[in-house]
Amino acid sequence: MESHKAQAANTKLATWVNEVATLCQPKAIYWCDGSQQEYERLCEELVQAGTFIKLNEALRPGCFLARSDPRDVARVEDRTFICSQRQADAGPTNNWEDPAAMRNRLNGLFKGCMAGRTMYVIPFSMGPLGSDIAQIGVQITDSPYVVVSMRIMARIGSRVLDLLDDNKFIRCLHSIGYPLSGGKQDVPWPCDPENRYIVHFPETLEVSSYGSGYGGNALLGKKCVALRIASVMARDEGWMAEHMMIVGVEDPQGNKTYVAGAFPSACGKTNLAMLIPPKGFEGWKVWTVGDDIAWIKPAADGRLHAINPEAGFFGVAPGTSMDSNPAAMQTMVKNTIFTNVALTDDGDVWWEGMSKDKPAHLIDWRGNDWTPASTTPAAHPNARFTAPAGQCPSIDPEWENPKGVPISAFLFGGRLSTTFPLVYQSRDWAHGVYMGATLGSEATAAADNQAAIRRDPMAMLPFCGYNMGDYWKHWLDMEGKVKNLPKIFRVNWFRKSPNGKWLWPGFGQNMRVLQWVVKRVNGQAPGQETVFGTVPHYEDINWNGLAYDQATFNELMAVDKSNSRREFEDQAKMFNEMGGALPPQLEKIRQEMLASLA
Ligand code: O2Y
Ligand code: MN
Repeated sequence: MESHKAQAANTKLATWVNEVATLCQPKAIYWCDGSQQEYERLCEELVQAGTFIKLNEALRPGCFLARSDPRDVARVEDRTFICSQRQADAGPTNNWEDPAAMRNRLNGLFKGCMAGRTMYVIPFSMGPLGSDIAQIGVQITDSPYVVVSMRIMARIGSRVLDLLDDNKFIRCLHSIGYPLSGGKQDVPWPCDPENRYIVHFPETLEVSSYGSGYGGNALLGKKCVALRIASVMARDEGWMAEHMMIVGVEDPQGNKTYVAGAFPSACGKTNLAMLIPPKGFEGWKVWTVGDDIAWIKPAADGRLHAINPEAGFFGVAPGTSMDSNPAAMQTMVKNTIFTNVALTDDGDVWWEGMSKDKPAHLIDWRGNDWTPASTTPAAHPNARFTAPAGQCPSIDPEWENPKGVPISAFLFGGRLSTTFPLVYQSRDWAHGVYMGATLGSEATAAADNQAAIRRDPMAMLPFCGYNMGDYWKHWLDMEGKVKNLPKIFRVNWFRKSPNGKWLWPGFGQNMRVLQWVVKRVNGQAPGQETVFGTVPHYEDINWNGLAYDQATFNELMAVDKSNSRREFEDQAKMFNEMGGALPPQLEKIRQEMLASLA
């Protein structure tokens, strides 16, 4: 459909846009074309409105800083709803409300909510244009910050409209919830934090988001579409929408093996996505396909192929440095929107962990003077950079291949100081699904000093758009749909010795584990069986360039029977919560794990 036709009154898209305008009462409607001129014009308007500060053009060309309302700084899980017709389809891990009741409430909130503002219509494609794995949506928003951010994070504009199927597109309605009626003055970060709702209607492929302008709450292509709505589409259509980074590991002979990995937050997922091989791995290269989300489909070659549905990175700034992630730092040298980081006196950005030496003076994320003597952080801990993925120095030449890349291995990794070895491979597909389903990271220490594990199955707990038990079943069922399935591994970079010291150096050294994974999937490395799964012998890991003794390795890989028993018993809590939706196969594997300890 050509753009002008899509905007004509008789299309479903135009009818929906008109209905939304009637409800929200904007002063104007603007269809985004996605052009560079449009982007620059909106950025300039954001500077004029006080939302953006233009950064020093010599230091950060094409970059801007935004400071959010301090009440609007992260995703709001307690206000996120899956409004399927049946509560059982949302499952015990999602907030649910009757869709009709929710629509009624949202209609009240959206009524007149765009008064005095422009309503932007953003056609967007998640995934390369025209890819069989991609999906098309349209986001309506009253936030120009969202428009310019969406232009980085997705493919947007007229070229998408030309591909849109009027009978099947994902409808995303967003408002910051700050109408300019009755003489109300605008503010740099308008929002309505008391009334936020992030609502998904999976059966009708709709998202409605009200009251927040931040990140996953507002850039609806990301978590709302690419995970919550897409996971439901994937279940119904036989593919997978996963919270996974994707890398291509290239050996010195030029053979590339693609690996996708799911990690709960604060487990080094972005660093792994942009890993630089350490000394001892000359000729090896890790290519980045995606840092956060993977859409994975059975392909004609009998394998699973994956695309990164996004076009940009929305990364956490604090902790990112030239030491921890040089590729991320190089990605954000230009054309980047920073949100809630600190501003230096020469018009650049700074955050905790960026450099060892703190600048003598900054303006903090709230807009106040800051010095190293200040007791509050200069950047908000969830401060972000929004940068085009194509600027990443390690971006894979195949990252926009519409056919995707063939996946050979899935990694699941949590942050666990005891019990779990550095790496182990599942016995088979179902055992690997069990490994992902029981994924988690340590929360606070429990009364007996054994840290409790906060479960985050497949790192999808906040992002699965349907019943978690049914999602596990979908994973199990993939076995019957794909001839050459990826091998599945668990990794844990965070094990500690009893005196509290890290046993594994992590970061670039994780390459040693990646290499063993690649060798395993290519049938080139031996392993040994343990209670958990197949693990490497000391001599199966390449130790070139790292002094790492066998005794420490043994400690890192040790299986402690009593801790393991406690872990397998603890997994029952989450399994029991799933009720009848729990696939019996997973409980059977848990029982077998326990029995194998006897
Ligand atoms: O705080 C937000 O709004 C975003 S959260 C986020 C952003 C980028 C990638 N992953 C995540 C996440 O929570 O997994
Ligand atoms: Mn994420």
